[in-house]
Order: sequence, then C-alpha cells, then structure tokens
Amino acid sequence: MSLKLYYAPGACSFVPHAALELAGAAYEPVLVKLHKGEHQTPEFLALNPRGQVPVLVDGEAVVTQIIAIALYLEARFPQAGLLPLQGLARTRAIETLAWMNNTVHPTFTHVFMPHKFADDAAAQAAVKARALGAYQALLQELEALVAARSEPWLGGAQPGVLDAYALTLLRWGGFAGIDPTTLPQTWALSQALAALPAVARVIERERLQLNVYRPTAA
Ligand SMILES: N[C@@H](CCC(=O)N[C@@H](CS)C(=O)NCC(=O)O)C(=O)O
Repeated sequence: MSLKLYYAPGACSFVPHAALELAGAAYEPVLVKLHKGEHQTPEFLALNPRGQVPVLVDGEAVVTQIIAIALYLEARFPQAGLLPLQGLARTRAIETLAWMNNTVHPTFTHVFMPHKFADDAAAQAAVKARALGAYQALLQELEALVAARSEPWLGGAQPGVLDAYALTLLRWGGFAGIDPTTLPQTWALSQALAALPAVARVIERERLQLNVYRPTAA
C-alpha cells in the first residue's frame, strides 16, 4: 500500500485521518506516540524534520502541513468532496481552513503546551490564561461560522476536512475546560460527523471520546 498516514490519537492528524476514511482510500495508518517521544526519533525526523504529525506518504512523496495534505487528498480523491471544488465556495473553504490551522490551532497549542512559549512556571501560567481567553473567543467565532452555513456541512453537501477540523478544535476545548455543549451548532455538527461510519472508524482507531469536558468542582 503506497499511501500512509502518520497520526497521533486526538491530535490534529485527526483531520487527514478522517479525510482518508471519508474518501474511502486504501492507506496504512501509522501510530506515532507523542507522549513517548516517537516524533523525535531519528526515523521520524528523517521523514519530517519538524517532528510533527500529520505526515502523509504517497510512494516517494512526503507531505506535511494539514492544508497541503488536505489539498493533496482532495486532488487525489476528487469525488470525495473533501473541499468545495470551485468558485467562491472553494475560496471561502480554504480561507476557513487556513484560519483554523494558523490561528485557532496555535492558540490551543499555547493553552496545552505553554512550556513551549515561556520558561518559568508563572510566565507559563500567564501564557496559558491569556491563550485560554483567546481560544474561548475563537470557538465562539467558529460557532457563528457553523451557524451561518447554508448546507449540511461546512464545505457544502458532503462532509470534509473543515468538519473534521471543527470537531478536533471543539474536542480540544474540552481539555481546556470548555463545555462543547455550550457551542450547540458546532457540537451538533461534530456529533453528526462522528456518527458517520467512516469517521466512527477513526474515532475507534484513535480510541477517542468526543466530549472530554469535565466540570471542575466549585
Ligand atoms: N502546522 C502544522 C501543525 C502540526 C502540529 O501542531 N502537530 C502537533 C499535533 S496537533 C504535533 O505533532 N506536536 C508535537 C510537537 O510539536 O512536539 C500542520 O498543519 O500540520
């Protein structure tokens, strides 16, 4: 099998993982355990010197970065409707995908891994607190975007990469203390996506719970 996806459970690699299943692709999923540092081994760094998932390998081609992988998969599986194929709808979808990837996603990285951005504990706490406020606002922006859609899915009539990214970002919010049910449109979209057999296979393989929010004791 020439197509391989290197993924970590619950990470942003969920997006191409779901896209591959939605496209009905034949591929090999390769588990990378981030908590065991498997993304820092010489073998993995030879594949992606940035030491991150996702990585898509197609024969000789090694593709990193979710946006590039999404466009690659869309070109390889055009019938799957992973993104709108043309017109302003396509531009808008890429606009949203870029925003998810370059704004919402890195804001969560500041919440989840503040040690990457500050050295001492107090500075890390400040980074985390500031990023959490920003992340809450960004999820509200996502909620408005989901509510404003005129078709069943964010990219149109077929489920695709935008829906998978929305699910991932909402799910991450649960780890940060954001109850996903307080964002009802995004929550409903995520539940509908998770219920599709293709996406359910990914959730099962990655052993994910959709709602990881736990209320803190008052
Ligand atoms: N801009 C990258 C972000 C990839 C990324 O943040 N990957 C995370 C998982 S969600 C990762 O591998 N983190 C491990 C690390 O950076 O040490 C993309 O679009 O693929």
